[in-house]
Amino acid sequence: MHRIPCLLLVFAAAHARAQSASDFDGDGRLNGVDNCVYTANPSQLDSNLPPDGVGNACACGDNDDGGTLDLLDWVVLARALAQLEPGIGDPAKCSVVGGSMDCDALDANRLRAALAGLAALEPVCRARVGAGELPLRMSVAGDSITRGFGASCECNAAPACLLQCAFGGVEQPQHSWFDGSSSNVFGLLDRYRVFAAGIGAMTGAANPPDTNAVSQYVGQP
Ligand SMILES: [Ca+2]
Ligand SMILES: [Ca+2]
Ligand SMILES: [Ca+2]
Ligand SMILES: [Ca+2]
Repeated sequence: MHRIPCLLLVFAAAHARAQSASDFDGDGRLNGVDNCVYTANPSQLDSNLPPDGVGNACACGDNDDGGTLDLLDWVVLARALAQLEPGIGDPAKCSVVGGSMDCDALDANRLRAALAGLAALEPVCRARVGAGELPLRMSVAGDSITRGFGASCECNAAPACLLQCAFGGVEQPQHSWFDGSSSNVFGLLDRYRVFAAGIGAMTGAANPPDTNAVSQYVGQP
């Protein structure tokens, strides 16, 4: 009865290992030991003291390419936005707040606030997360897979769940690929929220009058 979910979990684990063993940016460093997974940096240079584990090549906000954050990074960005020279050395590093990955006033304001100790930078620049925009919110219309139906090989511990499992399994949203809360799950939503914690999400079943048809908001709507 649970053979297919078990195979899916094995496949997911194998897929995760394959991702770690890949070299997305082709710089000779496998993803698992590359301090900039999406930007080629064979030297792995990390100028922070002590090193913060993030290579200079993908340090969001380091607009002067000096390897560390300081006021000059804000000056470079502010001047670039005013179309003054010198321009930003690597525009792929300027985004420090969710939303657009282009260099804009929001990034300048966040950088200035961070330098004053009033806010934190978000690691959302293209050099850090790869090409593409981060979403403001995500939603999914759930079916059995999204609701984690029968996902756990051990079934749920509660007696009622065990009884239901005997007749084919129960929904286990804690194991959902999208927003599962189980410690065994690193769902899609959590993967995105590594880069932008404020991403909103909505889940719900596809077919009313299913009891799960009412959408559920997770975090910000
Ligand atoms: Ca690499
Ligand atoms: Ca790299
Ligand atoms: Ca660093
Ligand atoms: Ca800098």
